Order: sequence, then C-alpha cells, then structure tokens
Amino acid sequence: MSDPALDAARARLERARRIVVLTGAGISAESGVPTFRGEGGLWRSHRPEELATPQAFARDPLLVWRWYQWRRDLVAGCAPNPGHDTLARLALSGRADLVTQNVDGLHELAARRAAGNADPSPALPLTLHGSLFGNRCTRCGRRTDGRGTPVDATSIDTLPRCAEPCGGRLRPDVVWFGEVLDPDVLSRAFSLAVAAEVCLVVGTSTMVQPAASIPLATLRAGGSLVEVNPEPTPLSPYAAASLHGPAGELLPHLFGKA
Ligand code: BV8
Ligand code: ZN
Repeated sequence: MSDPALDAARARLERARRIVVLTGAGISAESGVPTFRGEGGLWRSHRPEELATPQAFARDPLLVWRWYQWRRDLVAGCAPNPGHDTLARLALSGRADLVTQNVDGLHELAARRAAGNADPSPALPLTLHGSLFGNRCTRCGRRTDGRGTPVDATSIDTLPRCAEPCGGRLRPDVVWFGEVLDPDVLSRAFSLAVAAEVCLVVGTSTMVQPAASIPLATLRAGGSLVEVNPEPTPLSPYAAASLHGPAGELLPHLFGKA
C-alpha cells in the first residue's frame, strides 16, 4: 500500500529512537471485541455510569458481574489481530513501549506469541485500567486470576467471595469511572510519553482521562503524534500524521510487515 501520508508516517517512525504506543479499544475491534463508543459498542446497551462505577457495583453487584462475565466469555473467544502482533514485535525489538487502556489481555497474548520461548516482558503493555479477567477483594484487596473460574451470577448469594477467613466480596480488577488509576502506573506512562520522540495513538476516541492526556505529554516535550483510527478524534488536529483506517491493516504497513 503506497500512500504519501503512510510513507511520511513510516519515515517519521523509522527515524524515531523511542516510540510510545497508546492503544484503546479500537485495536481490538478486528479481533471481535466491541469498542466502547462505536457502533454496537459495549456502552451502547449500557451507560458507563450504570455499570463501570463503584456506585453501580454497590447498588447492584449482580448486574455488574453479569455484564463483566458476558464480556469475559466474549473476549475469551477473541484472538490478537495483526495490529497487536505488529506492536508486540516492535516492542520486542526494543524500539517501543506499549501503554494500553484496554483490559482485554490481547496485547499480552500477542506478546507471548511473538516472543516464542524468549522473554515476552518487553512487549507486555503498561495496563492503565486493569484486567478484565482479574478479581480483586473489596475487603482485603487480594488479587486472583478469574480466568479459570466463571462467576456464578445466578443470584447475589452465588457471587464470588474472597477465601476464608476474609470472605469479602470480589470485584472485577479494573479501574472504574470515578476511581483513580494506580499512581505508579500512571507516572510511568507519562515518563514514557515524555521520553518518546513519537507517540503512536491507536484505536482510541481520546475521551477518557487521564489516559487521553498521555499523547499530549509527548507533544509538550517536543515530540510528535501519529494517529491510527478510521475516524478523526479530538487529537487529530495535533497529529503529524492521522492515518484513517483499521489498525489491523495499517500497522503491518507502517512497520513493514505487510
Ligand atoms: C479518574 C475499565 C480521578 C473498565 C475504563 C468529566 C466529567 C465526569 C468525569 C470526568 C470528566 N473528565 C474526566 C473525568 C473522569 C473520567 C472520564 O474520563 N470520563 C470521561 C468519559 C469523560 N475518568 C475517570 O473516572 C478515570 N479516573 O479520572 O480519577 C477522578 C476521580 C474522581 C472524579 C473525577 C476524576 C478512570 C477512567 C477509567 C475508566 N475505565 N475501563 C472497563 O473496561 O469495564 S475506560 C474505558 O474507556 C476502556 O478502558 C476504554 O479503553 C476506555 C477509552 O475508550 P477507548 O479505548 O477510546 O474506546 P472507544 O470505544 O471510546 O473508542 C474506540 C476508538 O477506536 C474509536 O475512536 C474508533 O473510531 C476506533 N476504532 C474502531 N475500530 C478501529 C478503530 N481504531 C483502529 N482500528 C480499528 N479497526
Ligand atoms: Zn479478601
């Protein structure tokens, strides 16, 4: 695919000594994971305030767990797409750091796939909003992996509890609206953004703060932005290149794996 904007973006990324990549739900769209605000998006049938807040969970933990278990079942059947794989290889090469708003775990799967028997950790993303498959105790804070044990959301009494003697109610280990992000994760994300020559922004509507401010930190530090998104976003006017197309198609072309 030869396209002047793509060629210019590719040259800019090739010259960059350090790249930080911020991804959002859009990079998982071609894997079959619904985005939050797009057509048929996750929020379409529910409003964020209704489900992804501590107040919603306190008010109706059964509804919230049913929604998360539905998402877990859906995402468990999804695989990384060429967009995830391209970014995993780029990160394994040591030229880029990945930061994601996503909780679907597809970057982690792509990292393990790309690394083979090598250490996948350079390609594991900084996860700003937690993990869809993680459980966290609301009483003692203990974290457990929820992948193996589907939540029994038959009734409020069958919802998952922490091991004895705690017995606290478990919640999905994600950051809800109105909750603060892990300060250490957030400061690492901003440090990566400041150190980067280019921030590659993939598949995010840049609606959610503080994640949406990460690319601005690269700009303020004298770096530039390259955006990959079929739609323009509030960030587009600040981008040196805004590539309008699906990440699964464009990223392999951007980094020469197509
Ligand atoms: C906080 C985990 C301090 C849960 C998520 C004003 C009023 C009220 C509140 C606020 C406000 N300003 C800021 C806030 C606070 C709020 C916020 O930002 N609200 C927004 C909605 C206005 N932020 C918070 O509460 C954060 N905490 O600020 O703490 C504080 C404390 C108290 C009070 C105030 C502040 C916590 C935010 C974390 C929320 N948790 N997820 C879960 O997943 O269940 S956020 C959720 O949205 C997901 O993580 C998702 O990643 C994220 C962002 O959405 P996107 O990833 O951008 O997805 P979206 O669907 O929007 O866009 C997809 C894009 O992909 C589109 O542009 C589309 O065109 C594109 N696309 C589609 N297909 C493709 C594609 N791109 C490429 N290829 C394709 N094929
Ligand atoms: Zn506990």
